[in-house]
Parts: sequence; C-alpha cells; structure tokens
Amino acid sequence: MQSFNNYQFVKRAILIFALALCATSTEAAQKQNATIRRITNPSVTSINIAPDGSQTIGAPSDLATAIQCVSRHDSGAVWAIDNWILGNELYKSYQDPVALCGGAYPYTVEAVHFVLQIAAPATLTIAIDIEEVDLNFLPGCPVPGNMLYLGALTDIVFPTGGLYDVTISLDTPQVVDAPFFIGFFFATISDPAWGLSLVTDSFQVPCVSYNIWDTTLGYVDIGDNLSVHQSIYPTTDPCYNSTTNSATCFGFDGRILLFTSGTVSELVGCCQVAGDANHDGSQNIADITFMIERLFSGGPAPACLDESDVNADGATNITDLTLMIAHIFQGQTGPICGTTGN
Ligand SMILES: [Ca+2]
Ligand SMILES: [Ca+2]
Repeated sequence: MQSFNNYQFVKRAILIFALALCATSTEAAQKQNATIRRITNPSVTSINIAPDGSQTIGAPSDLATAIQCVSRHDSGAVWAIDNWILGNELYKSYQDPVALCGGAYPYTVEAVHFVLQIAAPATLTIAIDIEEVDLNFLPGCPVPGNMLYLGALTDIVFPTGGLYDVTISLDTPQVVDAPFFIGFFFATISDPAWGLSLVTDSFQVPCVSYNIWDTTLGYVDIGDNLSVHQSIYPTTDPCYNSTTNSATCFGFDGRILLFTSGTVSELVGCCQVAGDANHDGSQNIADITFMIERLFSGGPAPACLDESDVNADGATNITDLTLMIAHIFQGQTGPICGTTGN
C-alpha cells in the first residue's frame, strides 16, 4: 500500500508540475484561434484501453449508441472545436448517473469515455481522474474538488484521422457516494498538424464542462465562459456562421463528450406501487417492457427494487416478469410489494 501511495503521489506531482508550466498569456492567445465545426453523419471508431494500457480498436459505430454508459448525454448534434486543445491541460465533466438513470448511490465507476476528432495519425499521452464535487468554491456552481482517483499516464494511438470514442477502464473500479467529476489530462503538447479537436454535444449547460490550461485562470466553464470570453475575445457573440458552418470564436454550445460508465445501486425498502418497475406511479405494460430490458438488454436499474420483486421472494428475476405478464394480460392475482430491502 505504501508503494502505491508513493506512486500516486508522484503521478499527482507530475500533473501539478505540468500545469505549473502553463503560461497564461501564450496559452490564452492560442485559444483565440478556436473554431467550431458541425460534425455531420459521424462515423466513430472505438478505442478501448485496458487497465494494463493495452489498446483495442473496435468497429465504427454510431456515436449515440457506441457504448453502454449510464452518464451518456450525446443525443444531440455534435460539434468539433478546432484549435482548442493545446496539450498539457485538463478537461472535466460533472457526473450524476443516479439522476440520469435512476437507482441510488453508491455508484461504482468502471470506465471513463471521451470523444475526440483528429485529422492525422497521432499518439497522445492521457491520464484520467475522478474528483469530488466542490460546492463552495463558486456559489451555485459545482467545480472539481478533492481528487479521488488518478490513473496512470497512458499512450493512445490514433492510427488515422477520424472521430474516436475512447474508453479507458479504471485499474480499480472506484465507488462514489455522490455526484462527482471525471476528467482527462492531456500530457501531450498538441501538434497543429494532428488537427486534434474537442467534441461537444448541443446542450449548453453551465457548471458541467470545464477546461483548465493555466493556474491563473483556473477552471473555465465552456458552457458559460463569459468572463474568459470577454477577456480574450472582442465580442460575446457565439460567432457561429450557419452558412459557412464555421465560427471565429468559442461560443461553445454544448457539453464535452466526456462520460463515465459503471453501476448504480438499487433502492430497496421503497415500494409504493407493486409491479411499478419503471417507478412512474402506475402499473401497466410499460413496466413489463422495463423489466424485459433490465433482464435481457442491460436496461437501467429500477429506481425501487422492491417494486420489481413482484412475487416478494427477495430477488428480481424472470419469475417476476412472468407473474407481471400473467397479471397484466390474464388478470392473474398479484403483484405485491417485494422484500428485497427487508
Ligand atoms: Ca409503471
Ligand atoms: Ca421476485
């Protein structure tokens, strides 16, 4: 354990040292070159990084369904922000998978996912991290707080230009008891020839996506970056030109495509409507659909497990589904509130 702690300390020291090297004026000036492009008909290549750092390339897939990820939010349009990633900087994303998917904390973080677009082959060195939420630093706006997990620096090989969905599995799954931040650190200094682009969706939400490239500016909220915007740009307009499909400043219209996947806990001892598997207050065929998806397709966890345990035997399985089908379609007696929480 002692050697592990020392290892973690050294890695953190490297990150802090790297950030300290950032130069405020130079980096801010480079950010002024950022432009925004709409990515249409994205063809995505999946890159999976195992805990040992080994890399596997998957088949191209649709961005919205590329991975089973409980915190994913990229159902809208996708934007590439060019000339923004400099390297030697941090990107962060607020995560509340329980609010998104139901269930309860604690939540076990198993992998971190992010999307990048690149114009040419490149190798990037990246580390992923998890932080607590700090609610005191900026009133009304959560920012990353104490670090909970810091992965090893990992080389990711992008074999050719394209849109990449990168999955990095944690070497040890991390259990969190509340919303949290995840992030990645670009150790590599970006080469303009790579055409490396940050990717966002089209839902502008403040206090969710952050970038930090120097310690003076601190965290820059890319969903509400007015103060930084005004400091380095002559106008506050988003500057996006729909005719030319381009922009001359960073009116970032979305959240960084930076997600986590893992497992929510299931609520117990909470039954209000027996058989109300989807916890919407009524008992009907939608609950059967919910149970089928949960049992056979990796669907979301029920908000209240006892409402899915319709034969009250303390377990949720196909027997409960069978009973619900018989009840809804054949009028069979039941269901009753489950006992998983007792
Ligand atoms: Ca229901
Ligand atoms: Ca049962």
